Amino acid sequence: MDFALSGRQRAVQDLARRAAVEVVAPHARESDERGEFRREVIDELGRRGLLAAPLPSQFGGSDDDNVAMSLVYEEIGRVDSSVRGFLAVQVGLVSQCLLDWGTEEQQARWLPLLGSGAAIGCYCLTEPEAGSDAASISTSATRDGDGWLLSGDKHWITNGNAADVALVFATSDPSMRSRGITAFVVPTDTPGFEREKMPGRELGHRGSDHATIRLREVRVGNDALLGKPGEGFKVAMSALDHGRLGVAAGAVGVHQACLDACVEFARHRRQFGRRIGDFEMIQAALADMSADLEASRLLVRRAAWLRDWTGSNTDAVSTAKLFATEAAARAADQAVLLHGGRGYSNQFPVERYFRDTKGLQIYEGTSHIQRIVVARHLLGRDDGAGSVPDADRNVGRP
Ligand code: COS
Repeated sequence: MDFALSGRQRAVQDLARRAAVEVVAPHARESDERGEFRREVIDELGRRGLLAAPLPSQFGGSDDDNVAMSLVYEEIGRVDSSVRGFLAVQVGLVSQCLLDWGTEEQQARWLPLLGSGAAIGCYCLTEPEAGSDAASISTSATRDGDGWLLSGDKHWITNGNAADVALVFATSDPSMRSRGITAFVVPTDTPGFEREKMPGRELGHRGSDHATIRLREVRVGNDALLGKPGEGFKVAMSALDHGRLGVAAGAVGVHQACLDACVEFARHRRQFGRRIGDFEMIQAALADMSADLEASRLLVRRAAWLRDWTGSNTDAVSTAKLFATEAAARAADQAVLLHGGRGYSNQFPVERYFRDTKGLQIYEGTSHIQRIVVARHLLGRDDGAGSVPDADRNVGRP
């Protein structure tokens, strides 16, 4: 077993760390305060090659593996979960999904633009009445001559206002649930594609672009099909395998940021005549945070590695997302507490980490949904077997 990163993976990690510090971090607090999505940050990440890392060279990418991409998510997530959220959608949910399912024409048209940052992508699955139960979407896909008409409402669409291209999931027959769903690649300047900022103010990820999208008889041709008709749910779920890796790795990043902030604070803050890091209760908090962080990081690396080596990682990536986002939320909770009154103010970044980690537990599948995916993997499909197996059936099994 080799836990070491390759030379190339370390180089990508360095590149991402430099971009995080030089490009992303300087705007993180202001973007959060103003609720602003900054296109110029994305443009610079594109110039530095971070949006194209896992794409083949023919599309302007550097053919990097998923382990390398997870390091990018981690480094960017360490300074700004909103920008990391952008990345997981742009790269994981859109570009890698097009790479897996797109036609040659779709790939040639969109991947170079998405990889350079010249185009932004969004992923339109969630609807007001279809969140965790993604197979219950009602946006309709109706055959219309040699094409399709798409109609319905999507919401909580990250990158939705800025996007040039949208992956849209729609159903031809809601009674067929997942098997009635088809995926489409839709340029957002297609007539009938309307969008606006999500109403309300988010708890976290305030520097993200969250949109509500209305499709009013958006007409697309058969060349917009992503996968075959009826295959859309598999397209959506396999894209989430990429996206959830981005969320899990981002959780490792923000968890690391919590630990860094706490160690620094515990070294310098003095109470009762000592630095607070010399109190055992503070040490216990730091040690637990650190142990959780190492476990999260290993789960994320393993999920990425499995994807690289076996091409599939649904169970591993849900395990990683579940553990890493829950652990990051615990770490952020402890980080605010450890900083005392200072942690309660935006003068210190831990309150932003605290707010952002709630989003990590929810989007791209809540922690409940990740538990469902993991449990189904353990249990398998119901084969109708009626009796409890013999008590010694598993004896001697590895
Ligand atoms: N890759 C490819 N195919 C997959 C898949 C994956 N990761 N996961 C499921 N599928 C396939 C199944 O194999 C099944 O195929 P068949 O019909 O050929 O048997 C089909 O998809 C339906 O799967 P399933 O029966 O598990 O569907 P459910 O309706 O029970 O839903 C959950 C499964 C709950 C896991 C799914 O709805 C989900 O992930 N919900 C959360 C949605 C989400 O993350 N939303 C956030 C939006 S993005 S910000």
